[in-house]
Amino acid sequence: MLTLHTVTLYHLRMPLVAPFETSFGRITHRECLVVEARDADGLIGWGEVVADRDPGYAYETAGTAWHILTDYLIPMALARPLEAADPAADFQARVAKVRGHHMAKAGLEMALWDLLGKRTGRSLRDLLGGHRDRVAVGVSVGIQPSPDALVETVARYVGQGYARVKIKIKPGRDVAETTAVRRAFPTLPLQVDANSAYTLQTAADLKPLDALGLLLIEQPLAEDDLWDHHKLQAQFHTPLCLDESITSPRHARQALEMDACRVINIKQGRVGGLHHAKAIHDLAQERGVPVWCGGMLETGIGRAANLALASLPNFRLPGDISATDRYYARDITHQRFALNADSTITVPEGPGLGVTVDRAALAAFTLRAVGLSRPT
Ligand code: OSB
Ligand code: MG
Repeated sequence: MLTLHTVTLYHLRMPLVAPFETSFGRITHRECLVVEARDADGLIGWGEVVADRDPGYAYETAGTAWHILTDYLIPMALARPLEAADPAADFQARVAKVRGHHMAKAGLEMALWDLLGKRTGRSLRDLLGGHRDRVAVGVSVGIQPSPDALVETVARYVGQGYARVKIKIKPGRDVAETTAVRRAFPTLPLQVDANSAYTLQTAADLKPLDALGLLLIEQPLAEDDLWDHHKLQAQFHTPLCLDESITSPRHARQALEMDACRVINIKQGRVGGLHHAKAIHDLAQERGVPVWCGGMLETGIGRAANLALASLPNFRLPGDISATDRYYARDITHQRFALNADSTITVPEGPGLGVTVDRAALAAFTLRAVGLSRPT
């Protein structure tokens, strides 16, 4: 049995090295929650809730996750011991009656995986069945002031060694920008991400992208619009990739059955945790559809989890898992992830997530914290 003693929740606000702009907004700081789960033996597991301050990417926010975790999910996890062999599956069964709130669930589930690894001496990569020592990564580049500025920014990342680039687009800031990058880098593996900024009608403007040899076009249409993604995919040679729309293994299956996409971006937070992320990976693998690991500007905690996840065999395209210094001058883990010369990042080897938390950094970024203990 895995008996939780105390779960502590931290709400963080961390400065980014540079502003990050998408079709849904511009941020200079990232907010998230960190989960610290202590078991009855005093071992600690860490997790990260990737919901940001505002409901721009998803309806969840750091505030909604705080509410759902403190009022529902943490009490459910503390109520009785978790099944020791697969605490994540036990946790998911318990919280299934809480509708939605996947990022909140995923953050606590991640802490259970870390605890399981520490209790058994196994790395998360091992526990998930991953086999790679290093994973191929790329960089996600935010919307820049002009096409020239974008080309300059992309050049800087290419100079740092990123061998795959994703650029954020929105209506009016799409074809000229992407064409400029393609002209400057004729053979660079390149992809774009619209974060749901188009409709089936306005997406017609994106047709010139189809001639630029992109790896994929990510989430052009609304999150709840699988059917129009199917119609749009029929008009494009470039594979569509869904991010926001794929919130469960069921949505993944339906999207693939209706040809709404030909690639899937897997984010453990969006799908409710690593347990469901692996299920989506397995389903896509059975169908011969490649997946890649998305990112949510994670701290060292979530970044370590993404690296472990991306070590699974069907992660066949580079992930949005850049080096720590792409976002943070100071992180909350002692470990900082660096880019290898071959545009990969090494998967942590230690038990669980394989990272340790810098308590001084954690405290420096904490806006509020609360601890909940097992009922006695
Ligand atoms: O859509 O992939 C996205 C960041 C925040 C919210 C949504 C997205 C992103 C990114 C950045 O593209 C990925 C990363 O580098 O972590
Ligand atoms: Mg995306």
